[in-house]
Amino acid sequence: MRIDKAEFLKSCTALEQCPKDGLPEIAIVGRSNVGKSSLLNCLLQRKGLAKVSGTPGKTRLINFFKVTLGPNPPVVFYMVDLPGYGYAKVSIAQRAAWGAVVENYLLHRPTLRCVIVLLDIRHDPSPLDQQLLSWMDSYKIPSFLVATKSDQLTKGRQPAALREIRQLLSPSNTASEILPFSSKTGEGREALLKKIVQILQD
Ligand SMILES: Nc1nc2c(ncn2[C@@H]2O[C@H](COP(=O)(O)OP(=O)(O)OP(=O)(O)O)[C@@H](O)[C@H]2O)c(=O)[nH]1
Ligand SMILES: [Mg+2]
Repeated sequence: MRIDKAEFLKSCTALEQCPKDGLPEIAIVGRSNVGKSSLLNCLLQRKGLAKVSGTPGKTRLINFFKVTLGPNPPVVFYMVDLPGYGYAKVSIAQRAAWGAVVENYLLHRPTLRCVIVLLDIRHDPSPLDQQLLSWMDSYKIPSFLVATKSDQLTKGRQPAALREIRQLLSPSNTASEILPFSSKTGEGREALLKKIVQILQD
């Protein structure tokens, strides 16, 4: 699959502002700083398309990117970069606002086909990660797990890290598959793209 086109469309602060053209979409969610924007840029091979920063909490809005995969037949869809959760230096009010916006989006977006949930391969899933996953599970929101920053572990240490993450998630998360991914080396990029195409064509 080739990325024929990838462009930033718009940022939304609420569900009502999201595009209404009915294109299918795939959202990316995960704790602040886990590598959501980087994954998007790597996947779409566009540096700087989504803003990456060493300062957590950079992505505060629901950002829509319109993607066309080619060549034949073209696959057109949205990738959605959601704001990260769990950033300590955010006020309780801001946290609640995040929850409301994202929850509303995840529950009431009929064109949402799948949510890619990112976890850092080096760390155990946080209580917030676990909460989000069980919450999505209870609403039957389709999701798929990706372990980011895989370049930070040697190939030999990856399987144990993935196993540990899997064990810490409740069995209902059906987390049988966790895809290791690195936006630094491109590991997992092809596999993730393939998975996305599969989901879109299901
Ligand atoms: N080594 C390594 N660093 C990464 C990788 N992906 C992201 N990073 C770094 O992690 C930091 C956060 O990356 P972002 O892509 O901005 O993370 P985010 O999840 O979008 O963060 P928020 O928008 O704040 O929620 C940056 O310093 C990135 O350079 C990766 O695959 N490997
Ligand atoms: Mg971001």
